[in-house]
Amino acid sequence: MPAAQSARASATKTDDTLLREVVEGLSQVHKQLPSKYFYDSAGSRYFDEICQLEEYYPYRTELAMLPGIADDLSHLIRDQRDVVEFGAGSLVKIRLLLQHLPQIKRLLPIDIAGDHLREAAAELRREFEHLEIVPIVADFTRQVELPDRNKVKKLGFFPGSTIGNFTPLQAVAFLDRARRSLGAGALLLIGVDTKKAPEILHRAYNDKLGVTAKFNRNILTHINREAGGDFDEDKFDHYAFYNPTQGRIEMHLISREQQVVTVEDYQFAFSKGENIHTENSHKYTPEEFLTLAAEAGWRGVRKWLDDEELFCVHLLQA
Ligand code: AVI
Repeated sequence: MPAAQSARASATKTDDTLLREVVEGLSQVHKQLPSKYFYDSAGSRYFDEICQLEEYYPYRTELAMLPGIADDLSHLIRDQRDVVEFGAGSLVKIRLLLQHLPQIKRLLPIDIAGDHLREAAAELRREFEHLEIVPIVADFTRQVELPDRNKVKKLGFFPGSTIGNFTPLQAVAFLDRARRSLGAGALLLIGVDTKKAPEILHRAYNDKLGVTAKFNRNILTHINREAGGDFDEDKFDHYAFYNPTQGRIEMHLISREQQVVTVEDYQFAFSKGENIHTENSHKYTPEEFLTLAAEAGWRGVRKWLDDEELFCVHLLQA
């Protein structure tokens, strides 16, 4: 199974950050966990499986759009010679761009999962012999120093609608940091999931095989391993719904019973039916997204929508 584009905003950290963020999240009146902790190796595999599901339209829709977009891009990009992929993962989607963009001389893929990134880069090198590939192991949600900023113009690439996993405020902050990292004259190609019939969204996050449920529950096992927790996955139900007021899918874990969970020296009491909010996945109309991007100093150059308007890819200019 091809590995999907990674959403490893900031994957496993064995330092105190995970414990601190978990304790902070579970101490809130409305308990929550950062969705970046979905992506340990099991979680990344579940996400790859989700991307192959019939119900999960975002991955396959964007993937099918990319060759045509890349063809258009070859006429739209001017003197950009570097491509920078944020949260590069397995470098599946970037291939489709590179095949149509011979003017690109260097690829700078950014991902926190160093080993995985280096392996994917080595494989890509065999396919694109004339392309320089410089993997950058970093948390792309922070400011990343890129080589030759302002000297070699850059095309940023952020597929998969991972932008939707940020709140709108965080999304503006990310887009602003990305603009500064990419430097003068940059372009950004970004995939954004659109607003659509709630039933389609509901199906995408409540698949029949229950892969999304496993993906959601796995965050607890990840926390057990990394932060000394004793969560029992079987005591939590997956619950995902579209919240039309916020324009987002929300994923939650619902406690099946009254229970107390220990994470290192901390204890957290759950009543039966109490929830942990684990993920938001914001959906934007093309216009809403362009307004958001404008707040971060980007203007829209072109957008591509599939026939059913399930997914939108925007080309932005700094
Ligand atoms: C990575 N991200 C864009 C996915 C999404 O759709 O928000 C993560 C995901 N969550 C449940 N299914 C997929």
